[in-house]
Amino acid sequence: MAIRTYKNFIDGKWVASSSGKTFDNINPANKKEILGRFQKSNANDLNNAVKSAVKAQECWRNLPAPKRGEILFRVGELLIKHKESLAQDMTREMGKVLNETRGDVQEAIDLTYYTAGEGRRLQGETVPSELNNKFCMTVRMPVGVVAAITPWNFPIAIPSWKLIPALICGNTVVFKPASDTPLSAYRFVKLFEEAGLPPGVLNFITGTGTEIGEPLVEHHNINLVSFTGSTDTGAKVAHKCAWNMKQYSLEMGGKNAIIVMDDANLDLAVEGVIWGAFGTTGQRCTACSRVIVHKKVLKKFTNLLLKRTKALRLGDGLKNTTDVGPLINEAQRQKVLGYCKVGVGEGAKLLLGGNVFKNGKCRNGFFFEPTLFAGVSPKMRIAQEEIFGPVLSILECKSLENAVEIVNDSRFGLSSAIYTQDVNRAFKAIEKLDTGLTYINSSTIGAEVQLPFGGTKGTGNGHREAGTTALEIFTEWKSVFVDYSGTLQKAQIED
Ligand code: UN1
Repeated sequence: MAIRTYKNFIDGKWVASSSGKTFDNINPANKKEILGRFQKSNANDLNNAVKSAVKAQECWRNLPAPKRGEILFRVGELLIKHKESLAQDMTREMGKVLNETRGDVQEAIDLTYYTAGEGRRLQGETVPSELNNKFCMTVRMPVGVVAAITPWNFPIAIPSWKLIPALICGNTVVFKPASDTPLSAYRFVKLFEEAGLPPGVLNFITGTGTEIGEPLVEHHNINLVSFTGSTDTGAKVAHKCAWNMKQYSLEMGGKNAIIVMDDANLDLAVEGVIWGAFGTTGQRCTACSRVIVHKKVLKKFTNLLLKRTKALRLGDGLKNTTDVGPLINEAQRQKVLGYCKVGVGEGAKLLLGGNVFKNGKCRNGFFFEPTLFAGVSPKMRIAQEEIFGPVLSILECKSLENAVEIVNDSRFGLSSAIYTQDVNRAFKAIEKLDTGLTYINSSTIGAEVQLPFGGTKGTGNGHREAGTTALEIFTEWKSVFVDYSGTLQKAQIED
């Protein structure tokens, strides 16, 4: 079958890059399968995309927010209509199993319905004035032109966290998806076109971080950068934005942990740990990569976990017999392999896995064995650094206080969880764990869109996506003072 070439979307038109170059989008479960060719865009394309977003700004911000919401509700309907085929394409280009790619699209549906409803809220405040005959209120304004830079692990859900709130608030957008998952991004953008979004309001360009990502962040007409990805890249985004006085919201790495106390339901805890550590092949920023187990149940828990991990079936995510799909690409696989070597070198005990997986039908994909390390101490690199793969470290704790100390001994602060039957311990954990998300008797993954999403410390820069907190990212506040006294009234000044 002929390989299809996909284009950029600028000013409501599908256009090829002026570079004349494309790049291949491949299936990580079978690298011989090319899913499509995408534009290798350059600075010229980028400038056109930004220009178009600037041009569309006035008209879009003037459209009443409920009307903007109506268009976004249609996007939600189209996501529902195409959920299955979007999920199939996503599994092909990203590798995670179908149930998870369906979940990815569902998360975008949930987010879209939830946030499109903001068109009829976008609430501000009215507060009393210190003076008579004076009225005080706050209103939200759009920030302007938003650059949305998104990762490959949630190819539709994460773009939805950025595009939908940005648009409902009256911003226009230049969207640059990760180069490993441009097809899902393309299909998402098609839905906005079909829903009747006016030209220029959403622009889509594909290409490398160096050629278009960096210049996009630096572009003087971009007012806000919304970025999800690695902490290293996020730090660069922050530097560039700081120099150019731009706003930025960053959602970056995690080193998420599950605490298993001695009173926990161990079978339930094992299920949660398996789901958190090996779901999405460990490639979630919320993935569980440390399990901190009370010494009294360490042996029993480790045996249960080992048995369950051994039973996981690797393969193509399109098959319903597959539990764990491939990693996204060879570079990621080498990184994960490198960390396994680091773990062995540091003296951790490799209980299972630790190597690339090339058996049978998996030989042409980027598969990696589900890996368990025992005897890990908190300062080891495998317990500190984000691996983004199916590698789980088991650490021992003596008490809840000790466990909390280990969880918090991290540069990241995204997600944490505790398994315990004791309500006092559960609430103590909620109070003490320094993370943006905490789960009780559940895994570290599975956040819902009506709540804020994000983390403390090196995970972010204080913002929270989703929920109503997304509006804080994508709007500016204006404080309004209406004086209807007909005289000059002076606040703070005594007569
Ligand atoms: C991410 O890992 O980048 O809570 C996002 C979860 C998902 C979102 C994860 N709803 O795991």
